[in-house]
Amino acid sequence: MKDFIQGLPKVELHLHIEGTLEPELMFELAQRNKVNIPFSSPQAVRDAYQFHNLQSFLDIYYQGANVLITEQDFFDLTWAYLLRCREDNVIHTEIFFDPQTHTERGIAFETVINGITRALDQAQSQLDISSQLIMCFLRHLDEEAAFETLEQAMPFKDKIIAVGLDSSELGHPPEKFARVFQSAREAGFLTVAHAGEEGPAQNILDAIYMLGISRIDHGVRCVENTELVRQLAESQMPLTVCPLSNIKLKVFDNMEQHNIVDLLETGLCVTINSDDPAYFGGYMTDNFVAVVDAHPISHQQIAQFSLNAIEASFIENTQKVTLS
Ligand code: ES4
Ligand code: ZN
Repeated sequence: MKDFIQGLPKVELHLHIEGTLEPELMFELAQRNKVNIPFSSPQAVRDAYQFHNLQSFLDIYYQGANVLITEQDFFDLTWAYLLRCREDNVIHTEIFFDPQTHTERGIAFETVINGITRALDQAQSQLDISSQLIMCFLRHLDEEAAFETLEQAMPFKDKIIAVGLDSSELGHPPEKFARVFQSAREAGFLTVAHAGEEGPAQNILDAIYMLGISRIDHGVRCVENTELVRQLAESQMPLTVCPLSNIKLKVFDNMEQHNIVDLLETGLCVTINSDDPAYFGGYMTDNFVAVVDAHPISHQQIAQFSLNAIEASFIENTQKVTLS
């Protein structure tokens, strides 16, 4: 089964590039940039990754990002992830980046995006891996900061397919960003949003109707509203589910309790993704294997996750036919 999953061509739709920072690279960049980090070794970093909810993870994740300073750092980070994609037979990836995590520390927007896109271009030519970039607004910051970020993105519009919404869901509902998402759509960006990860099913509905999203990131709490589940099945609105993330952040007690296979069998367009693999203990293959180890599921169903991801991707429709 592991070999089947490993060999299956995969498409990743929910991946935070800052969440691919492995402790070894964190140490290397800390030394290179003379940034202090409160850990004595990469193993000490790993030992600190014990989370009890989303916020306890985010606190450590933003701290980790402090070692990213130069364009080369963003290149190295992204390239390391793309090499992992090749190992896992990920043929296409749609990557989130959080510019505000960096601009708030005085790093220029262009430093971030130029480093990332240089690695993406190299992956297309050297690894035959295609990609898209999705710029996320940090929802714990205010609307004005999101508008400023959208403004900074405008010169790089052709490099960014969509805008998204991440960080602390509780207390920061979709409606807080309705106007900035409206402006983003008018500027030609597609939209996605994290919703129904820690927050209620209502956030999923609000993200659909107030933010005009094309995909829901996580969305696992949709099951709390039966009418919503029926609607998601009918519309085939994709859910980018992140199994290992959900266990690490205690959205579910264990993988056996995870509802991803139920959602698949109910006919929803669910996909498997790695979210922040350096923090949650696994990349794409690991996430597939964790689901399969905990749930009886056929080869056809496993392949369906990949077919769903191709369909849900922002790849041109003509290209999707070739991939399927
Ligand atoms: C995130 Cl798992 C998750 N949820 C919300 N925001 C995030 N940013 C990075 N990982
Ligand atoms: Zn996420």
